[in-house]
Amino acid sequence: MTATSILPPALSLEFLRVVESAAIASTRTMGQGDRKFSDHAAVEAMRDAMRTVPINGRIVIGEGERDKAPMLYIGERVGMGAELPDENNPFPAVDIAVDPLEGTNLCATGSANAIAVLAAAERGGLLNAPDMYMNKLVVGPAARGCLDIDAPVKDNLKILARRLGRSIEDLVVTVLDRPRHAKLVKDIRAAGARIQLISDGDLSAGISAAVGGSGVHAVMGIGGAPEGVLTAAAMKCLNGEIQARFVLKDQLHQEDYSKVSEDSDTLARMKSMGLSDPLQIYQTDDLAPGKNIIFVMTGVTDGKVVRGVRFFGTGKRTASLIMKTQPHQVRFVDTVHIEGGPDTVIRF
Ligand code: VTB
Repeated sequence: MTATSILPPALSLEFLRVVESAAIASTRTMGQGDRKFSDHAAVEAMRDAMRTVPINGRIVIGEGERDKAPMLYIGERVGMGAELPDENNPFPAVDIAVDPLEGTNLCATGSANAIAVLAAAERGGLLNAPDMYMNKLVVGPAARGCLDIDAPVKDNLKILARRLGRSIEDLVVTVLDRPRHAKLVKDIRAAGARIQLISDGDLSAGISAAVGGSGVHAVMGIGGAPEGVLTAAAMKCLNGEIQARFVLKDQLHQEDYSKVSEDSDTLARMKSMGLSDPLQIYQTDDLAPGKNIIFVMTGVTDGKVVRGVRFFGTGKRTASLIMKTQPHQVRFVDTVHIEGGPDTVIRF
């Protein structure tokens, strides 16, 4: 057998097992007030579970650079085919983006919306993005293709409201609660929309924005670039949209991002990854160009889209999403992990 770009249908269930493990391990640390401890638990569990996944996997979005992250670092080979050469590797070649614990602080404080996430695609199907900031605009299917990240906030909100058949006052925009967003928040308020400020976790907020009935209609502002790629993978499955642009640290407080300092290390890092224009706007398909996208996530703490892990003595219960582009499916998965033997009662 040779490496193939078609991902086997059962792979999504293997990845489900991986994110469930990360979620369970990190939820055990919930409320300990130590985000690094929580993150470490998720990373170890994810790395461990990944060992037995039948893939020739390569991490493209992970825990950071090899010298800083011992596990799940960018470029690490993972899965059962990791030790074998690419030629004649019996396992499918898969690029992987992970965020073993999105919202480390949320888990450490027991706050809502912490999740364990993994996206996969055929080789080259997910952008290899450096760990830096990214300005993002995320919306659901109704407004896909209608907004422009460079347009004034009020113009985008006007169009979004029209597309959703409501007034601007009926919109909720989620924004990370950071000083860098002072102007953005002012602009959203001036336009008349409502705002949900969150302490962390713009990936799960982006997923909420693309799912009807969540009460969130857009995510705006600057968060992490790796999570931007993961958001794009989710948007391909949910028919939503992300528009994004990398942001260098020294641009963070500029009102427009047109000035870029040429000698920045990050700029050099971007160039080495083939990202030559720091001002380029990335669309969903630029961030996640893959045809075969798999996106899996499990709730750590209770959230808008999935509940958190529940422990009940004789087992635990996890709530997850498995989303794929081929075939195009979104599965809401509720798993009871039974540990108590034949007397364990399974509840609805
Ligand atoms: C965090 C985190 C987000 O971006 O805010 C991070 O909560 C970067 O922002 O979910 P800060 O450096 O200001 O904390 C995310 O990780 C994802 O985009």
